[in-house]
Amino acid sequence: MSLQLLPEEPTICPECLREDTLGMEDTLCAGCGKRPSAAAQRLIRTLGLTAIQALGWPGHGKSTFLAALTLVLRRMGMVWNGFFCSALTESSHRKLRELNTYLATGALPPPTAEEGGTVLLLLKNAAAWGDRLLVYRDCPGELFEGFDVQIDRLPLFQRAPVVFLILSLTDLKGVAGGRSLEMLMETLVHSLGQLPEPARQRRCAVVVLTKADSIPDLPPLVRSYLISDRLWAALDPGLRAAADGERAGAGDLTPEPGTEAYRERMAAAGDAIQAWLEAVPAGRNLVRMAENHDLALRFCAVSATGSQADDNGFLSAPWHPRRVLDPLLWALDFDPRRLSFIDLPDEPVGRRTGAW
Ligand SMILES: Nc1nc2c(ncn2[C@@H]2O[C@H](COP(=O)(O)OP(=O)(O)OP(=O)(O)O)[C@@H](O)[C@H]2O)c(=O)[nH]1
Ligand SMILES: [Mg+2]
Ligand SMILES: [Zn+2]
Repeated sequence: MSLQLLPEEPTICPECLREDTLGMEDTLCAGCGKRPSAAAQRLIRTLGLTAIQALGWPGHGKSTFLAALTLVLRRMGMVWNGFFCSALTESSHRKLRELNTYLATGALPPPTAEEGGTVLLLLKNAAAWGDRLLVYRDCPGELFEGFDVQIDRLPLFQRAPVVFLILSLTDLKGVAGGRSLEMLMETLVHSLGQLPEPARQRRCAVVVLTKADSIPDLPPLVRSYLISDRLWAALDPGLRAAADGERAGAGDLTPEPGTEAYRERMAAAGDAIQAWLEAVPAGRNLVRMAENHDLALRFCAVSATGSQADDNGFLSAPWHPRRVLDPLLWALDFDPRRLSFIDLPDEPVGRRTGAW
């Protein structure tokens, strides 16, 4: 038998996520026509991808939540030792510029008209998780309006082990177009069932209750967990200075995200949200459907902006995201290969491969 050269390893285009077996370092990607960065491809091969798909109806807050999460991540070096977050592609870089503009002006993302570019971020030294490559792509809510999601327009949906179900309870009050919250879960489980066999895997669904600042009847434990989040104050230079002054007397600091103490509080808030939702028929339906389809289920309540926008779509108070990191912390914990949440060692995990 003659010795054969091994075929080149599959590569994934960092811009459009097309998978290819050709070495693309010097060629243009057949999917998007761009020249993929060799450095980004190498990182994808060594670290794998921590891929997230956000599902949610129009206006429920997907873009605003992803914006706030990214803005928080960009600053987490103020809290996590040795951490930085860097853009790895042209579209990620463009997205960061857009988000910085929102932050500076109090503007909010416009309704999403078409699929956004792929945002690929290196999370270097992310606390107990080590190095991760986070990938997400913002999508228009209209893609999730039917019983089936439009899979052909969602390259990440087929692959992402973690799905964020973005639900705004305030937007489900009244007639709400006939929608109720379990319908998004219904769309998810039905669409997962339509996927070809190789794309089937155990997944984690994080129910993210957005705009939690405007939900008046949140359970008290959840409300106090939400408003006691001091993370943004630690990340924002102006607020940090003020907080340093106050802290001299108070001393009650939120534990650092990723630590055991933080996870315990995050899990307790999640359990309280689940119990609260299960007290209504739509919530109970949602939970039972997830259980029946073997989805790992987690619950978070977040506020991307901290306050309501005015009639012109601008925030009158500066951005103040609360608990927006929590859904990502669940996502980082979820290990699709072991079909469960990983038990994190005390030391950083370091390299992780094959998360894609
Ligand atoms: N009070 C409050 N309002 C929010 C928050 N996040 C979003 N909103 C409001 O909800 C509106 C819609 O949010 P988007 O993020 O654009 O919603 P989307 O899900 O991306 O919608 P499509 O792009 O149309 O699918 C925003 O313009 C804000 O007015 C929040 O955390 N608190
Ligand atoms: Mg949007
Ligand atoms: Zn491409």
